[in-house]
Amino acid sequence: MTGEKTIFKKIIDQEIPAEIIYEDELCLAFKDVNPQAPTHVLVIPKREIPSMAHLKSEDQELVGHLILTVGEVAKILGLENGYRMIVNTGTEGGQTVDHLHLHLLGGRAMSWPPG
Ligand code: IU
Repeated sequence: MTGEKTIFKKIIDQEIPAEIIYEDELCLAFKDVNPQAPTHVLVIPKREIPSMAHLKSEDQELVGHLILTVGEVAKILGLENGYRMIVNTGTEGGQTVDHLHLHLLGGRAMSWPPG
C-alpha cells in the first residue's frame, strides 16, 4: 500500500463517477467499467480493506453483509437464472485493485474452471 487512494476509494468519496446499483452505510455496488458478462457489478465495503487476505475475525458481520448484498443486487438486476460471485485475492488470484471487492457476474452461462 502506497498510501494513495485506490480507484474504489475515489468512487466511495464521489471523486470519480460510477454507475451505482445499490448503496448502504457499509457497502457500495456499482457496474464494472470493463464488464466480463452482460451483468458485471462490484460490491465493495466502504471501509478500506485491501483484500480478502486482510480480513479479521471481527469482520465476520461485514463479510456476511457483503455476500448478502451480492444476492440482493442479483435480485434487483433480475438474475433469476443464476450468477457467479468471485473474489480475486492477491497477485496470483488476479487481483488488480487493492480494495476488497466481490464480483457479481451474470446474464450468460458461465464456464468452469475460470482462467
Ligand atoms: P480485480 O478482481 O482486482 O481484477 O478486479 C478489478 C475490477 O475493477 C476489474 O474488473 C476492472 O474492470 C474494475 N475496474 C472498474 O470497474 N473501474 C475502474 O476504474 C478500474 C477497474 I481501474
